[in-house]
Amino acid sequence: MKNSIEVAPLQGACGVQVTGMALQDCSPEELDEALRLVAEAGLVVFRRQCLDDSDLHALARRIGPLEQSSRKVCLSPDFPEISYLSNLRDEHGDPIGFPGSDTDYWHSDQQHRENPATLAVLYCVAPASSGGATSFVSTDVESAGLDEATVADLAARRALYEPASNHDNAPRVQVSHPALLTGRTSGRRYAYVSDNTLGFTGLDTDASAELKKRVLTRLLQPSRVYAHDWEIGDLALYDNAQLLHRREQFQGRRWLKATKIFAPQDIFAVPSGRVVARSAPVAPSAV
Ligand SMILES: O=C(O)CCC(=O)C(=O)O
Ligand SMILES: [Fe+2]
Repeated sequence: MKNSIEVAPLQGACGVQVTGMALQDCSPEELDEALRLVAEAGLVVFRRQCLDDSDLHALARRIGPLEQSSRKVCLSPDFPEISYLSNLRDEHGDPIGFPGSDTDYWHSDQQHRENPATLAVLYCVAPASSGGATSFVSTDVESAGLDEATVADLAARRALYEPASNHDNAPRVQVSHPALLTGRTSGRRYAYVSDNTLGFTGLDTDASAELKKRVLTRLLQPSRVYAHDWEIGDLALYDNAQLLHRREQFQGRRWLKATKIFAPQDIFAVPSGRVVARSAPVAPSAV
């Protein structure tokens, strides 16, 4: 990377920040280096970017194919692979995007899809006046202190997922994914378990709930959580195969743009999903 580019750890247990790099002008070598950083750190925040939807789309396409958001309300008018997360309204009073402002579940994007696009971009156009951080936590089982018996249990099982009731832009299927992933670059092992895990293959409801709680309690120790307080122009690129995240509640107006990218499989762990059941169609009133 150029001399002016600086990489520094983020405060907390995961991720790094990069300053002095204009992503829309970066060379192929710099982009490769940025992806290597994401593979190593899970989360990279690039400060002070200035991108319109066309720039954001072009940048994401340089990394891989894109997938639309699972909610139609988010889709950007010109680039539907970019989604708007915002409680702002347009000149007709209609929401410009997904307006959620409460604390979200701890999740890994796209787990409800058979082939999840596991790299994700969040780009801050307008931070909330109060609250509205995005919190991240590594799912590395070693650093979380998960015991080997639990890790072996995860390695032997698949975890089950399905779309939420307001996912009106995703197939209505239940899918299973390996409950443990291994990083292609780091070799580290990551629990692929979240608040959205419905259960595990081979376990009944109670045993599934117990395993999920045991894993999430370890992962979500407060000292392991990094809460990113957004500044205008921050662009976070993160790998959903190695961390969980959630929006924290906020007041005031907020606008993030997001895009989901199919990860290059030579660098990143990509879960091999299977469809296990068809689920009920969404009731129109639930969307
Ligand atoms: O709004 C946020 O802070 C997070 C959004 C998010 O989780 C997503 O786009 O996948
Ligand atoms: Fe997300």
